Amino acid sequence: MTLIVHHLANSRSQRVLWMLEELGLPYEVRRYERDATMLAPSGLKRIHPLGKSPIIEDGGRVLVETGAICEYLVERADGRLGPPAHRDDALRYREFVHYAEGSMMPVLLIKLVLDRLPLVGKIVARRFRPMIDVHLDYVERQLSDRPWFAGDVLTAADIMMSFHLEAARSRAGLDRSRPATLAWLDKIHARPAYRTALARGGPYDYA
Ligand SMILES: N[C@@H](CCC(=O)N[C@@H](CS)C(=O)NCC(=O)O)C(=O)O
Repeated sequence: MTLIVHHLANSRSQRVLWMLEELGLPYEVRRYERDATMLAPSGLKRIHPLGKSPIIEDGGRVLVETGAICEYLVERADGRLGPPAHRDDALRYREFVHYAEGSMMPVLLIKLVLDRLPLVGKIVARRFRPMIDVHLDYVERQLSDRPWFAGDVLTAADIMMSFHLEAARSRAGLDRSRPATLAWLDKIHARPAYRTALARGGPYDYA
């Protein structure tokens, strides 16, 4: 049975398509458009009660949470794109798989909400700026020290970080003052698997 990805437009689920392409696993994409308030359509709740994307269906199982899905796909691909052998790299891998959704996304989401509030939002957003910069500076240091988040090779940790850094470039001030991060984005966008995932997923505003 082919794995199905329930993919919401311009969302975190782009990462799952990219990962499947890197692994060469067959899959089917079901694309959903966002409603006028940018939320997912109610149809996604028929697949999983949270109604968020990504959701994958595989062999009768319904799985959610990008990090958990990435770990599942690593297992399914006999460890490919999983933690590197070197202990320090493996610990970095684990950190960034969790850091993406656990630490970086909450800050980006707060920024998104503040940007949508007239006036008050703009004042608070200025005060909030240093909290975003802490993350962008941390990431820049990591990518200045090594080519990929977990060392010398692409892993699921890079895939987890991709949407967040794409979103940061588009709406949270990630610019040329952080060249290692921008070079990393260019590098992932040039990968054939990334390009194929884009073509399969449909229009995506962040690449
Ligand atoms: N931590 C979850 C977050 C899932 C999530 O919030 N997905 C967003 C897509 S970026 C969504 O479905 N938003 C639409 C909505 O909340 O209705 C994950 O990584 O999968």
